Amino acid sequence: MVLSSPSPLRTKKTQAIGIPIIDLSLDTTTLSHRIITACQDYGFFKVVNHGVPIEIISKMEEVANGFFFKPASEKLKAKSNPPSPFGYGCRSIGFNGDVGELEYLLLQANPDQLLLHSDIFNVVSDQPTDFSCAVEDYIHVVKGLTSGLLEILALGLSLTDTNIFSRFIEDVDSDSCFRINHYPGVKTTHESNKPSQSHQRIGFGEHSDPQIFTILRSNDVPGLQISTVDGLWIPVNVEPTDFCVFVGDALEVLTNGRLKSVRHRVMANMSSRSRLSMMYFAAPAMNEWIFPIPQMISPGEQRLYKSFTWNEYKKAAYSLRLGDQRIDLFKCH
Ligand code: GA4
Repeated sequence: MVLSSPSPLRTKKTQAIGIPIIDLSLDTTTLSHRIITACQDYGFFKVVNHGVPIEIISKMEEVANGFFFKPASEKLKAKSNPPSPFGYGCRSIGFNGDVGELEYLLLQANPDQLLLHSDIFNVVSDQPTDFSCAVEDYIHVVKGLTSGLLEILALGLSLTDTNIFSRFIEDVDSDSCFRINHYPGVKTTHESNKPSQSHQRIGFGEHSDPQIFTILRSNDVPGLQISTVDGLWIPVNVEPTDFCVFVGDALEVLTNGRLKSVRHRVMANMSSRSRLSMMYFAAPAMNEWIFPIPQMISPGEQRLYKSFTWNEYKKAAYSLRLGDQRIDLFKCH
């Protein structure tokens, strides 16, 4: 495993240093310490040697590209009516006026809910079963990876119940979701044949993810940036074979603030090629209670967050803007 600079950055420059890279072929004890350090210092890490078959990733990428290459009139058929977060979306994010330079497909990830998306599968591809099988296979392997990481995390936090986090996402009623984002490439300027850097085009604005963990995979087109504890933006360069892991708000609450959800964004002015990313958002079931795990509150330490259901948290998220610090609504003081 390669872990450069485990402590938060002090430099004032924006540069791609310090991002923890976790090699999953290491022994569990080393892994658990490194994952905890990464989640405390950055709320983010990359994983390599994860064992997810490349064919499953490539197949998912292939069917996703097949959809986004379709004419706009075809893609719009996958837009939900009446409006819901699920289905196809273009530029608009959530329901409160947030926009970005992207188009996307958002699906529920749990197998029972995925079956209910047949209306979407029927319009995204001429071979709907091919598309839905690719999604199912991808979600299955990424969910397995997520559960494994969450168990190692619980071990690293010395929690007696090492399934305490993974149980949320293994629940048959888990509200996990799956998103594919497509950021079209930018037109090149004549002289340099490179996209103009003069306009800071936002692909997906600054935010934290509401869920427990997010597992992202993208092609090699840059754009993703994470914010450090000092509010500096670090670009994340990814290999298409790596996964990126983000701590979400729910995990911050469960660990009483020891692990911090990471703010991140995607810039859309980076390449003439289009960026394709796929995210699995690992979430609890709607009726599940989220609160700081008693073992995470050391003697003399204060409890930082109130108890709430995942349903209440989601409602709060959808009533606010993308970049709002929704977690603050649930602070104890
Ligand atoms: C951010 C993480 C996931 O993409 C998402 C997003 C959701 C949406 O696009 O529908 C939200 C956003 C995300 C957080 C605040 C609310 C909800 C848009 C928005 C303005 C699917 C999620 O769960 O929360």
